[in-house]
Amino acid sequence: MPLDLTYVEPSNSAILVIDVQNDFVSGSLAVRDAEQIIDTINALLTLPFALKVATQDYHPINHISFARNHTGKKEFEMITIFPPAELVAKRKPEDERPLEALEQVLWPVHCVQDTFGVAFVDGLKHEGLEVVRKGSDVGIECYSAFEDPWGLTNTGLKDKLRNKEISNVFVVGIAGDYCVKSTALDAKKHGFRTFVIRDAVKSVSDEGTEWTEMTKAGVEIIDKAEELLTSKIFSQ
Ligand code: VGL
Ligand code: ZN
Repeated sequence: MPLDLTYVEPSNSAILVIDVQNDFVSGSLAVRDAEQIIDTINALLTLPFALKVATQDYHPINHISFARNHTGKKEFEMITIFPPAELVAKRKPEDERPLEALEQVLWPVHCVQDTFGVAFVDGLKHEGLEVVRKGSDVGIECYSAFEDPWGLTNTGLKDKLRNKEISNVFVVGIAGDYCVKSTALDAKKHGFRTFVIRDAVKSVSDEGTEWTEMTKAGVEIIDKAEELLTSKIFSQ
């Protein structure tokens, strides 16, 4: 399908660069070929988006998602996690979102605050980007750059987008099947027209089910960054 950019303007568009951090490119949770998307992302960052955000997965060393913090569990095993009681207690009474238990993958230790692994990859042109950090609550996994799966904590990203009167969000980065997908699904849920640029994304798994899942939810997939880089609207 040709790229339809009706109503899209740089002035009402944001780019979200998800987790282009050392651990996801060359470190403890390296995603295969992730270094190949950095030049493409840098090219996209030259476009005149009204808001450019780079996110960081930003965990404390005792984070719930690390296999090492669960006795007898191995990396990539699943556990069941529950919404932390102290955060549930602080919830607004009118918030009726379900608080069901969730299945959680256990990861190698990655993106620990104040380590080399958490830093942006050297080649990423991240100067001047707004930084949004997620996953800093010990007891909560947070793949989405907006909020945790129960909506108990949020990163402030939605307000940042609203304050700049953004209606279109372009998502790129790592990992396509985790943080990119969750962020895109949340962006769509919050009412933004949401695009994911496929050749500026790398996933942990080769299965590719994230693309059908995102498409079903109404997220628009742009196959090649080139389509945007050469579009009249963005390249003028
Ligand atoms: C991510 C696994 C664990 C991601 C974060 O950025 O996609 N994946 N934490
Ligand atoms: Zn993580």
